[in-house]
Amino acid sequence: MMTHIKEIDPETHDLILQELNRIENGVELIPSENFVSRAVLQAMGSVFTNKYSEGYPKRRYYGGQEFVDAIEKIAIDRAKKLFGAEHVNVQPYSGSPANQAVFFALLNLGDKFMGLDMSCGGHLTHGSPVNFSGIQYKAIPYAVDKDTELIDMDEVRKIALKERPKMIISSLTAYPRKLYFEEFQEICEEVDAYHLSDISHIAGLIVGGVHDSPFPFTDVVTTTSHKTLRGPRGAIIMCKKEDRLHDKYHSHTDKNLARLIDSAVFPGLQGGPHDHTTAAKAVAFEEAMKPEFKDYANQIVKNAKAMADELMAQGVKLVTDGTDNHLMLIDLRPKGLGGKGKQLQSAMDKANITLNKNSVPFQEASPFNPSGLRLGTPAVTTRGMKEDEMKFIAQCIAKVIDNYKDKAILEKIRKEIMEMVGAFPIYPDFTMLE
Ligand code: DSN
Repeated sequence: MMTHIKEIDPETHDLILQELNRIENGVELIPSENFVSRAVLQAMGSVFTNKYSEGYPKRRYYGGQEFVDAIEKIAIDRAKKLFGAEHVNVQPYSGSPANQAVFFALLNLGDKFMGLDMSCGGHLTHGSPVNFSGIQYKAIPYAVDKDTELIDMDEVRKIALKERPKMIISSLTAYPRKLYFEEFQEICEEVDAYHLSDISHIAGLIVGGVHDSPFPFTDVVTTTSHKTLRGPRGAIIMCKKEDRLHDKYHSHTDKNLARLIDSAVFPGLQGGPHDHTTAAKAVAFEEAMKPEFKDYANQIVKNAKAMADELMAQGVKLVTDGTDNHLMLIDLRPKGLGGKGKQLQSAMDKANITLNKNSVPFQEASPFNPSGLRLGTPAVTTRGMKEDEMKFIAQCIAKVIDNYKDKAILEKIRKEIMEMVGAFPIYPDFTMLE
């Protein structure tokens, strides 16, 4: 396949090879990233990219839908089985549009909702003042506890009782501990709020049985398909069939939550679904149903624990002093490096360690140059690395933190990293990239 790109567009061909070279020669620790299988890549590059198919299976606007209908149905059925969901929509283009569709379906402009504050590990679409969620709706943030750095469910309940939001989001993007979906649901029921769980980061852990599931509690669940779930760039929305709050919040006669969500996605927000991505989602869900995926999810968590333990042994402070999931958040302040996240991220890049600068709870520094680093183990676990490699990577990270201005040391670490990763090729027989 790549021979065609090489012939037509050598510049793009060269950049793809350079990106392949970058990922093969470094350690990818951004916790929202992963490496998909060649089967998923091939589905993404398939002829389904050519098709338009506005609508849903058997209810489309254009002709020629026989195979698109079949692939969308397969993706839906597999997702239902994987997560135990009553209804699934596989059309959302990505996580933010998926969340937007849920807001569009359930809330009116200006309605109140609660989400985890971004500085405490929440996502942009959970109420940030610069995002549609914070601009068009009234966001009431909940924070983590100042001492424990954990989500305090009593505090969430207190805010919910005072504010009476129409929706509460249980979710994380930079929170290294478990989410308690059942407790969130109890609060939602107490205050008559919809419960949206955005499980984008932990979907693979849930499927693998190493994190509690939001089912059967939550009303609506969104997830991207490309993080721990290891599928293509995209998202899905899952929900209950019935709208338990219909009589309180809606005047129309339809009590069907599934239909409300579907019509928010199309025709409410999106046009034609990306059928090549739907095909790749189907492939990824098939992979996630295999017993090996459970081993994978289990190893992600074991690797994160091993890396966290070694980082702390090397004197690196972690938010909440550890992790329960796939990610860790380094607090640079105890090292006197508060507000130096950007410099540290760039020093890690020089050592072929890819992670991202991130805010830590209650930092004074700006989010553009924050006081933390976020890292996780989904991608390195996909490569087959285990606890010993995590220990080695943690030691390298600690060395970079303590020597971030020393070019010679960064270069030495880069060489050591390259040598270590050589034993864990990502795409070993990737002949299509020749
Ligand atoms: N950008 C994703 C992350 O890194 O967590 C969330 O959308």
